[in-house]
Amino acid sequence: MTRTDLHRAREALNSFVVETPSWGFADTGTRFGKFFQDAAAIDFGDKVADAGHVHALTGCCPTVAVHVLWDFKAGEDPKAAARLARRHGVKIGAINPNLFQDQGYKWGSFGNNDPKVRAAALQHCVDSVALGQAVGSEYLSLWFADGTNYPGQGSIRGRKHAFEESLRALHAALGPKQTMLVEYKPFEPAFYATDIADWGMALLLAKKAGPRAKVLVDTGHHYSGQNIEQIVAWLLDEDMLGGFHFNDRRYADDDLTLGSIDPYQIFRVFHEIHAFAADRRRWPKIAYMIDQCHNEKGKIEATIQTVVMAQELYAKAALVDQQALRRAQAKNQVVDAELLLKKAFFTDVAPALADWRRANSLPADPLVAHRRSGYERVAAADRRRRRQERGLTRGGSFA
Ligand code: PSV
Ligand code: MN
Repeated sequence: MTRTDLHRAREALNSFVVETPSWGFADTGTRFGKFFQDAAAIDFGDKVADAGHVHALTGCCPTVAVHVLWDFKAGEDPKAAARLARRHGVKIGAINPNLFQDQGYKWGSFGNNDPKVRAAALQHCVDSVALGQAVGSEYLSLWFADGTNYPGQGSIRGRKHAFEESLRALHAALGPKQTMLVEYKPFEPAFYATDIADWGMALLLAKKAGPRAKVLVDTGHHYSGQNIEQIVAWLLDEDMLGGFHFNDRRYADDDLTLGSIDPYQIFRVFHEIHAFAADRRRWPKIAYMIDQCHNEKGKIEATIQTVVMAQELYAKAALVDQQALRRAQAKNQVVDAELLLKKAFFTDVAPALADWRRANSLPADPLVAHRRSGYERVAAADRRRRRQERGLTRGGSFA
C-alpha cells in the first residue's frame, strides 16, 4: 500500500459509519421457521446492548435502526428507549414503521382500497414521525409489503394514486430535520405486482411526495444480474439517493452477510459514490444501514463481519485513482479503466484499517476481540435464564 493509498483509506474510514438493525440481533428466520440462539436478544434492552457492543469493537456503528412494533410498546416513553440506547453507547437511528404485520393490512396499507385502512397506516407513520422527533432520529424508513398476487386483483394505477396521496400527506408531517426514505422490492410478500417494485417507482413516488423524500436501496432487493451501481449512480446524479440497506444475496432477498457472495458488487457501489464525490467535490448525504437476518451465524459475529466488510470495501473504493480513470475513459482505454478498479479492489487495506483502529483505540480485530470478550457466553446464559424465568415462548413475528 502506498502512502497516498494509506492516506486515502484512512480519510475514507474517518467519515464512514454504518447503522446496525435492532432486528438483526433478535430471533429471525425464514418463512419456514426460525432456529433459536440462546444469545439472541429478547427485548429492546438486549438489542441496544448488542448494538453498543458492536460499536465499541468496530468504532463505526453509533446508531441502531428500530422497527416500531418490534421495539416499542404502546404507551412507552420513547425518550426512555433513547436513554437506554445512550447508556449502551449508541443512539436510535432510522425509525421503521411496521405496515405489514397487522391483520388489517391483508389487502395492503397505503395501497389498500379501504380508506379506513389507509388512514390507519398513515396515522401509524405520522406517529412514527413523532417518535423519531422524540428520540432525535433523522430518518423515517419506509418499506411497504403492499401489492397484489393475481392479475386483475387490483387497479395498478389506482394503487399508485393511493400511494402518491398518502406519501404526500406523510411528507407534510415530517419535521424540518427529518428525511423519509422510500424502499423498493421487486416481490415478496406480493408476487404479481408489488406496489413499489423498483427504484424508478420509488424515485417517482419520492419526488412527488416532497423534497425530503429520497430512495433507499436495499442491496438484496434486485433481480439477479441487475446492475445496482448503475441505479446508485443515477440516484446520486438526481440527488435522490437517501440510504442503503446492506446485505448480500444469491437468489432473492436472502439477507446474507454483506460481501459474502459478491464483494466486488458492493465495491462497485462504493466506487460510484467516491466517483460522484470526486466529480462534484462534495460528499452526498447517505444513511448506510444494515438489513440482515442471521439464521445460522451468531448474530453479533454476523453483524461484525458485515461492518468490517463494509469498511474494507469502502476504503478499497477510495483508492481508485479518479483522475487516471477519467483520462482512461476519455480515451476509451477500456482495459486501463477496468484495471484501475481492479487494482483498488485487490489492494490489501488491512494496514490502513489497523492504523485507523489504533488511532481510535479500537481492537485490532473486532471479531477476535468479540470472541475473546466472552460477551456472547454471558449474554446466552443471561438470556436463557430470563427466558425461563419469564416463561417466554419463542416464535411469533419476524423479529
Ligand atoms: C423487507 O424485506 C425489508 O428489507 C424492509 O427493509 C424491512 O423493514 C426489513 O426487511 C425487515 O423486515
Ligand atoms: Mn430492507
